[in-house]
Amino acid sequence: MTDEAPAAPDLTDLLADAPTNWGKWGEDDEVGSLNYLGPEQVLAAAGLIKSGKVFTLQRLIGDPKGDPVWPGRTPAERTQILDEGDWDEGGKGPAFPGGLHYADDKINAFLQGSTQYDALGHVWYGGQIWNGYDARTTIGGLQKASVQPIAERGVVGRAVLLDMARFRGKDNLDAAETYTHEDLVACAESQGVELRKRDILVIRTNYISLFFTLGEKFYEGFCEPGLVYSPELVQWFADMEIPNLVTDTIANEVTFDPNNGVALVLHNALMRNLGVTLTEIADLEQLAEDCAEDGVYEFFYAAAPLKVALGSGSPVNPLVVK
Ligand code: UVW
Repeated sequence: MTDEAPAAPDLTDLLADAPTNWGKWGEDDEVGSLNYLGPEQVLAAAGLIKSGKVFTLQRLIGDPKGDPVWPGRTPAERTQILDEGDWDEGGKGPAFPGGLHYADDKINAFLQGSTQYDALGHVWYGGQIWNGYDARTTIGGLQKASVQPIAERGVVGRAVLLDMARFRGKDNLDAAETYTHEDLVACAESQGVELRKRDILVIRTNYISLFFTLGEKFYEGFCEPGLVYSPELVQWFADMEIPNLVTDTIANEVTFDPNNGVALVLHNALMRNLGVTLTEIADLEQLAEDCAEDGVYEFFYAAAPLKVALGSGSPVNPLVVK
């Protein structure tokens, strides 16, 4: 016996009995639970368009106030390559017939460094990624379950905003604050909206607002608020056939599970095992304000990440239409 806290369990043990959707859509599948979104879901979602209000959910890349990123990643750097200054002096700007001038720039960015879709092969344990593919297929780039098939397919369906911050009567959830699927259901009920099978879940915590007020202190003892693992929660996601989980935090779930200390359990239980696509760092502020005003929390949602060959994720600017 020692007084030391027990070491965090291995994901292989923790999730030994957890449900998976491996093989459900064939041995070649790379988009997982997005298969739940077919023409029926797209048409039902289109039927929710009533007011014509449009919202874009991407956070600004290269925000002068800073870009919140997962610790260890760095914000995107945009570099100006060509501008009018190149024609001002020194004659560096290329000469085109007719006097054409133009601006060019490039970015050096983590593919997960802004509002993003994770590829299903982005995380794993036990040597296997989504659908049972060998984790060695990730070496040098995701040969399986990269972001490319998600980008080619697109994501369209009925989405519901679950405003957890407002539901808890707060401006923002606190570091390490957790919520469960039961809280999501209670939040939906309080908003007067029904959660249905195959809904895209859009969860607001407004936690990232602290990045803009705390600066670098935001990363001290980093533990974001979010969904917390339980076998019941994972089963609920499986039974509800949730295709896509969208949040305004950097990693969609409580960073370290308070019950066992394991990092990003749900990335594995939901994404690796069930094929639920994760969308992170969404900006939900204008949408949430509008939902609170008009009381409409269900809407048409459409998103397509960029087609990046072998990519483990990609920036995205999801669209909501009410
Ligand atoms: C990690 O997987 C570490 O982070 P994210 O899903 O936020 O990209």
